[in-house]
Amino acid sequence: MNARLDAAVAAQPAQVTRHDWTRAEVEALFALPFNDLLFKAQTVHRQHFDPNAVQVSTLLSIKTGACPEDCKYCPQSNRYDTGLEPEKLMEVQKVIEEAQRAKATGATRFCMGAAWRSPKKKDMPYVLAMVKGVKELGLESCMTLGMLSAEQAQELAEAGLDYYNHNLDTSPEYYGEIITTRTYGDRLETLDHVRGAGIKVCSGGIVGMGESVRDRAGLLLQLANLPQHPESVPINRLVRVEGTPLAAQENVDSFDFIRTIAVARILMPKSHVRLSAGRETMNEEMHALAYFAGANSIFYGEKLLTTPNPEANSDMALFGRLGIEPESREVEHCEDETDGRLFAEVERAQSDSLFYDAARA
Ligand code: SAM
Ligand code: DTB
Ligand code: SF4
Repeated sequence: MNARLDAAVAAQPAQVTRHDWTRAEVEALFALPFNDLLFKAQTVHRQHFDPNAVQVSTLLSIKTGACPEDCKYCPQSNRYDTGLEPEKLMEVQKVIEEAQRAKATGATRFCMGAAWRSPKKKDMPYVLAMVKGVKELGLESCMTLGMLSAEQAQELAEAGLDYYNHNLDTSPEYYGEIITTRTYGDRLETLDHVRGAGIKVCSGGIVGMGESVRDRAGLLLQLANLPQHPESVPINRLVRVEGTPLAAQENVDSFDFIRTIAVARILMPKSHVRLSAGRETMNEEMHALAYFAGANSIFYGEKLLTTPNPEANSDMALFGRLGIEPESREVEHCEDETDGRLFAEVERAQSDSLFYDAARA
C-alpha cells in the first residue's frame, strides 16, 4: 500500500468486529449511494487485509445429483429434470488425484461437495479418508455434505478438516419460498455443530432468487450476528439452470450484486468474502468492482460443482492486469512450490499484457 493511502486508512476510526448489527443499520448500508458504500467497504477491507491479495479455492463434486432435497435453485435435486447424470460417491484415490491437479494449477484450498441431505454412516469412512489425503498434499480442505450431526462434525475435525461450507442461502423470511425439505433452524444447528467441533465455518448465500433487498439484508444480518463470524462468506449469484424452478428468474442487477459484497465486507470485516458461483455472467469490470468492494476469495478452475466457471487462465490474466496476487495458504507446510507456480503464472500474465500493450502502441 502507498504511504498516502496508509495515512488515509489510519485516519479512519478502527472497525471493531460486531455481532449486534441491527436491521436498520444493514438496510441503511444497502441504501447508501454506490460510491459511498464502496469507499466504506474498501476502507474496512484495507484495515484487515492486503487489498491486492485474493484467496483461490478449487471445487470438486464428489457425489453428483439425485439429491432428495428440493432447493429450487439446484440442478442436483432429484425433483427437477435438469438432464444431469447422477454419479455415485467418487473413489478416494480419484479425489486425491483431482486435488493434486488443483494444487498443480495453484489452488490453496480444495473444496469437496456432495449432493446429500446429510452424509450416511456408511459414507463417513470414505469422506474422512478424502480429508486426510487432501491434507497430506499440503492443501487446505473444505467439505460441503449437507446437514451434520455433532458427532459427524467431530469425526471430520479429527480427520483434519479445515473448513465446512453450509450456506444459509437467504433470509429466514424468504427461505420457505426456496426450500421446504429442511428448515432455517436445521441450517443454524449444523453451523453450531461445525463451530463446536473446532472446524472453520464457510457460510453465505445466493443473490438473484427473486428476493428483495430486505432479504439480502436479512441474510447478511443472520451471518454477521452469529456468535462468531464465518471465516469464509461465499456470495453466489444464482446460476440459472434449465429445469430448475428458478431457471427463468431475472438476472440480478450487477450493481445490486456488488452492493451485497460490499455490505458483507463491512459487516464481517475479518472474514474472507468469496465471489462465488455466477462468475460466468460477470465481465472483467464487474470482477474488478467486486474485488474493490471487498471480495477476496474465488472458486478457481473451469467447473464449480456441475456448472461452468471461468477458465483459470483468464482469472490469472485478470489478476495480472489488476496487480492482484493469489493469497498464500494459511497452513505451514509445503508453502513453496504451489505458491511459486501461481506467482509465476500471474507474472507471465502481467508480462503478456505488457507485451500486448507495447505491440499495440
Ligand atoms: N448438498 C449440500 C448442501 O446443500 O448443503 C452441499 C452442496 S450445495 C450445492 C452448496 C451450495 O451451493 C448451496 O447451499 C447453494 O448456496 C449453492 N448453489 C447450489 N446451486 C446453485 C446455483 N444454481 N446457483 C448458485 N448457487 C448455488
Ligand atoms: C458455495 O457457496 N457455492 C459453491 C460451494 N459453496 C459448494 C457451489 C456453487 C454451485 C453452483 C451450481 C453448480 O455448479 O452445481
Ligand atoms: Fe441437494 Fe445441496 Fe442441491 Fe439442496 S443445494 S438440492 S441439498 S445438493
